[in-house]
Amino acid sequence: MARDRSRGKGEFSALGIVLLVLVAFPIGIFGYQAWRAASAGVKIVEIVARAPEQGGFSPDRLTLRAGETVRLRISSPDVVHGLTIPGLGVNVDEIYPGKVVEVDVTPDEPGRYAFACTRWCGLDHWRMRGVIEVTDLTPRPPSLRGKGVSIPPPLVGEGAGGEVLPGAAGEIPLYQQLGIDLDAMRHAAQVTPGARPSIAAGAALNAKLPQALTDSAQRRTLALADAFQTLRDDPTNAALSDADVWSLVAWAWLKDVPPTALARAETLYARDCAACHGPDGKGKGPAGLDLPGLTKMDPTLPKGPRDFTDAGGMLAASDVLLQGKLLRGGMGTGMPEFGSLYSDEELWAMIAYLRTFLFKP
Ligand code: HEC
Ligand SMILES: [Cu+2]
Repeated sequence: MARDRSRGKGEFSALGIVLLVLVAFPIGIFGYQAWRAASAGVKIVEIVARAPEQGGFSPDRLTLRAGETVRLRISSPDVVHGLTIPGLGVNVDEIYPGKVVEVDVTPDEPGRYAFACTRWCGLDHWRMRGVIEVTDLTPRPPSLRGKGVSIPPPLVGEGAGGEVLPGAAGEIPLYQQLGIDLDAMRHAAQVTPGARPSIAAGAALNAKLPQALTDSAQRRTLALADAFQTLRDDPTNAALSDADVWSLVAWAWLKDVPPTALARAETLYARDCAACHGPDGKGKGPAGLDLPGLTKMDPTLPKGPRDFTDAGGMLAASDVLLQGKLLRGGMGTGMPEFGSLYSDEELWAMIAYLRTFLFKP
């Protein structure tokens, strides 16, 4: 009896130590962190980044108030993740397992801001996204700001459902304005260049381009194969070879794209696209091999990510069409949307960059 009791006591104190380690110690640390931040007048939001198969970001929807500074404390229990919130200027390249990254943000403008993981952390990495709703509450009077007074719980936005976020520009996308059906069947271009057209060779021809090709708004609506045909049929180009005319097309499309824009797109491509479309653009990236897709329903459809070096397919598409697909994604093929992550400039820069898989400098 007595022995039993003493054993019970021993277990009890062992349990106490375990509890102390498991509960009190973390509470002490986190409590300290919370206290430290609270004393600085900053509200803390914990974001746990887990591999998408384990749930992705948690929370993946949060609500902040315009004008209020919060400290995001981002951690990962499994593999290395990244975090970008383009609309709020947040870019964390590496969230190492077991380490906490802190970022302070003060959203100024009410609105909805997409965030996403930037490291290929698993097959479903591209699904690892979330959204921050910034509500427009009258800012607290300056006298109370930054003093760590109690903050009302965040409002849950009315539109917190799963609807598509507007593009960064917040406007109606061009493909919709022009009534372009992104899902329509597209026929391969009838005419394609024999070799890679060269932008420099096109420039050297000193040809005069028609307005439809100099005006970017018009040019973007044209399939490149049609532009080729227009230039080919123009008597002033009669002396040019087909290869020359293709070089004119390459020049017309890329001459006004600043190198900085292409460089930015190259970085984004490596981060967001290469895993599926391949570093060489041929559509053979490891993450693109086994996507769900339309091919399961209709085996005659091309399988997997688009090959950007395939002239027949790429030259039949206008920039607006490609931009629409990039904006909206979906298509039942595993192509993600980037409309909520890329600015308008980044979208157009990316489309120009995709053209460089066919056109050489
Ligand atoms: C998870 C894999 C995946 C990722 C990541 C991905 N794509 Fe795709 N993408 C696809 C698949 C699959 C298709 C084929 C669907 C189609 O062509 O309609 C596609 C199609 C496209 C198309 C349409 C091509 C056409 O001719 O109609 C464009 C443009 C495109 N991707 C650009 C990009 C860009 C740019 C990125 C990176 C910012 C990207 N994709 C990231 C899988 C991916
Ligand atoms: Cu990831």
